[in-house]
Amino acid sequence: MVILNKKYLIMLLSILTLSFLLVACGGDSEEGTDEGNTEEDTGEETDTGSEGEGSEEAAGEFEEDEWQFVTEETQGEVQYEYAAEFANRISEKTGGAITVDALEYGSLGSSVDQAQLLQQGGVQLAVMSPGFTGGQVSDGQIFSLHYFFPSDQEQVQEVLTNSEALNQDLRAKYEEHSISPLSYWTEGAMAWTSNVGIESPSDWEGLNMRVQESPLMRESYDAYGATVQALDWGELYTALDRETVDAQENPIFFIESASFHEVQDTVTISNHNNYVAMTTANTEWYNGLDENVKAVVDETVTEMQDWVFDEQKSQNQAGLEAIEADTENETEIIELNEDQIAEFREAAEPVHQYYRDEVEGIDPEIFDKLQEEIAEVMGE
Ligand code: 6CS
Repeated sequence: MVILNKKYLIMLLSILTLSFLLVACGGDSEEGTDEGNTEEDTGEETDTGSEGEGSEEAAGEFEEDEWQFVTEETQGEVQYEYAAEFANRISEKTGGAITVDALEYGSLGSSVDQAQLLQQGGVQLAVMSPGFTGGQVSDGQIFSLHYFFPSDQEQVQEVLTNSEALNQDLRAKYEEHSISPLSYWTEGAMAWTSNVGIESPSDWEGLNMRVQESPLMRESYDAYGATVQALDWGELYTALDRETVDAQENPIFFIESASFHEVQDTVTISNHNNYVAMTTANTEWYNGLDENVKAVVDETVTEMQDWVFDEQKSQNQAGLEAIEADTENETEIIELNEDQIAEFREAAEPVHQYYRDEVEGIDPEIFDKLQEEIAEVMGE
C-alpha cells in the first residue's frame, strides 16, 4: 500500500509539473505573438505565425470551419495581402481550427458579382469598395465626394476607424442589404491618369472618365464637364489603350500594379479623395457566429487597421518610385498646387450639397455627423 501511494504521488507530481509547463507555454503563445513570425508574401514581420500553427489549446475552443474571403485585387496588392494576413491571424488564434481562403480578383467574377455573392452568403467575407454597391446603398456614395475627406492619409484612417457615422450609422444601412462593414480603411489617395495632363477643372472638358457603378460619380465628374462610363477594372487597361475611355482614378500603387501608366501619359496627384475599402461579412453569417468566434473576428479586424495602413503606405511609395523609374513608359507626374486644388474644390463643393439635399435614399444625418467628425479630426 505504501509503495502504491508513493507511485501515485510521483505520478501526481509529474502531472502537476506537466500542466504547469503547458499553461506557461500556452500563455506565451497568446501573449508573445508579436515576435518572430515572418510572412513570406510580403517579407514583413507579422504577429501571426504561419497558417495552422496555433496552439492545440486554442483549437479545442473552436469548431473546425472554412471561410472564403474574396478580394477585388490580385496577389501582392493591398486587398489580397490583407485577406492573406487576416487568414494567418485567424488560423493562429483558433489553433488551426478555422481556415480562411483568401481569394484574388477574377476567381469569382467581376467586382459587382463578388458583392452580390457576399450578399447571398456564397462567400462569408469580402473586401469591398463602396463604389460597386452605390446603386443599392446610396449612403455609401459619400466616399466618392471630392475634397470632402482630409487629404492627409493618417487623418483619413483616423476618421475611418473611429467615426460613429460610418461604423454605426452607415453600417446599419449596409446591413439592410446583408453586408456588414466590420471596418473601413484607406488604400491611399486617389490620383487621376489621362493623356492630357489634368491641372484644372476645364481640362476635363470632353473627357470620358471610367468610374465604378456609383451614380454619384457621374455628378462629381459632370461638375468638371466630363462624361463617365462604368467599367470593371479588369477591362480598364484595354479601354484606356483603345481610348474608349480617356481617364481613370486609383491609388498610385494600383495604377502601377495594373500597368495603367503604360497606356496613359500623365498622372495627376490631386488628392481629390481616397480609395476606401471595407472589410465586410455577410450579415446573417456574422450574426450567427458563436460569441468566441465573433470576438476573434472583431479583434483581428481591429488589429488589422494599423497593419493595412502601413501596407498601403509602403505599396504606394513603391508604386510611385516604379512609375518614375519606368523609362520604357515615360509618365509625367503632375502634383497640383494649392491654387489648383482650390479651383477643383470650388467646382466640387456644390456636389456635396447636392448629395446631402437631393440624392434619393441618403440620410442627411450621416452626412452632417461625418462632416463634424472630419472637422474634429482636422482640428477645425
Ligand atoms: O478601380 C478599381 O475598380 C480597383 N481599384 C482598386 C484600388 N482596387 C480594386 C478595385 O476594384
